Amino acid sequence: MQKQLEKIRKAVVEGEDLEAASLVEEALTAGFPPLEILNRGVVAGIDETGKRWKANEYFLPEVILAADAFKAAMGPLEPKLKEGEQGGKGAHKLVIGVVQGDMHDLGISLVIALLQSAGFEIIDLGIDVSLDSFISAVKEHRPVALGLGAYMTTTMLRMKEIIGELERQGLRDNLKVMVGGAPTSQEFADEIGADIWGKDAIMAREKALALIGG
Ligand code: B12
Repeated sequence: MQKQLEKIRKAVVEGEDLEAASLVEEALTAGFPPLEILNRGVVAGIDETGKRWKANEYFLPEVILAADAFKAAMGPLEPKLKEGEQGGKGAHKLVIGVVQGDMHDLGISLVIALLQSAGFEIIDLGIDVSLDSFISAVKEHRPVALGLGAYMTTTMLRMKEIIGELERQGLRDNLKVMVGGAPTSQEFADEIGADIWGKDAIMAREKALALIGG
C-alpha cells in the first residue's frame, strides 16, 4: 500500500494529472481506505510542492500543475469521501467560502467533502467571496455555522471584518463561526472571536459534529 501512496504523492508533486487520477482509482479498486489515500498520497503531494516552492526549487508554473494534479486526484476520491452523506430534510446547513482576495481552493474542497460526509448541507460560496456575499448568504440560509477559509497572511484579517459585521447586524447570536487555512491558528481564532478553528478537514468535521451534538 505504501508504494502506491508514494506513487500518488509523486504524481501530484510532478503535476501528472492523468496519472494521479488513475493511480487513485487503482488504489480505491484495491480497497485502500479513502482517507489514507487522501492524507498520505494526495495531500502529502501538495505539501511537498509547498515545501519545494518555499525552498525556491519550484516556481509558480510547477505549483499550478501540482494543484491541477491534486484536483484530478480528487475526482475519483471525492464521491468516496462523501459516502454516508445524509442530506435531505433535517440536514444542518453550513455556509462556507474563501475570503476576498484569496483564490486557494484545495483546502476548502477537502473540508467541504468531509462536512458533506458528516451529513451537513453545504452552501458553497466558492473563492474570493466578498463580505457582503457572506452576510447575504447568512441572512438567506440561516445556517448553524459559517465556515471561512483564508490561506495567506494578507487575506486572513478579512475573517475579523466578517465577524465584526455579523455582530453589527445582529446575526451572530445563533451562528457559530469556523475558521481555517494554513496561516490561521487557535490563538488567531480566539483573537478574532471565532468559535471554532480547524487545523485540518478532519478536525473541522469533528468540531462541526460536536456543535450539533453529533
Ligand atoms: C497550491 C498553492 C497555490 C495554487 C492554488 C491552487 C488552488 N486551486 O487552490 C496557486 C499556484 C494558484 C497559488 C497561487 C498563489 N499563492 Co499559493 N500556495 C499554494 C500552496 C503550495 C498550497 C496550498 C494548499 O492548497 N495546501 C493544501 C491544502 C489541503 O491545505 P490547506 O489549504 O492548509 O487546508 C487544510 C487546512 O488548512 C484546513 N482548512 C482549510 N480551509 C479551511 C476552512 C475551515 C472553515 C476550516 C475549519 C479548516 C480549513 O483543512 C484543509 C485540509 O486539511 C501554499 C503553501 C502552503 N504550505 O500552504 C501556497 C501559499 C498559500 N501561496 C502563497 C502565495 C504568495 C500565492 C500567490 C500570491 C503567488 C503569486 N505570486 O501569484 C498566489 C495568490 C493567488 C490568490 N490571490 O489567492 C503563499 C502565501 C504567503 C502568505 N502571504 O501568507 C503560500 C503560503 C506559499 C509561500 N510559502 O509563499 N498558490
